Amino acid sequence: MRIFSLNSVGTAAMVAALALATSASGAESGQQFTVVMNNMNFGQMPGQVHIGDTIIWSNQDTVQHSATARDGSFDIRLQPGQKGRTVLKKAGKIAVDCLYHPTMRTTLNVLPAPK
Ligand SMILES: [Cu+2]
Repeated sequence: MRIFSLNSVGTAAMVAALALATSASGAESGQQFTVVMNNMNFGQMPGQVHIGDTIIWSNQDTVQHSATARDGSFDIRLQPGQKGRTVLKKAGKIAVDCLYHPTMRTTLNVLPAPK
């Protein structure tokens, strides 16, 4: 009986430790930034983004848009009113195009992960 109750305390501690490890290592640890697509253009880009950050693309136009990285690192296609997200995985200047509108162009400057 005693041994059994010690075991269940041990298991509970292990489960708690695992839960902590999972939340600390998740890609959700970065910051989130929203980029609006409106009036056939990308809105203002965030000044500083880092690997691990999330960009939420928000299509507020009445036509379809995409946020397509020219280096192939992401390709988000959005119907009017839709949102989609990208977790940044690569540092550098990434040219971003809309596949449907050749004049829709922007650049993301992704810095290495902080610390
Ligand atoms: Cu477009």
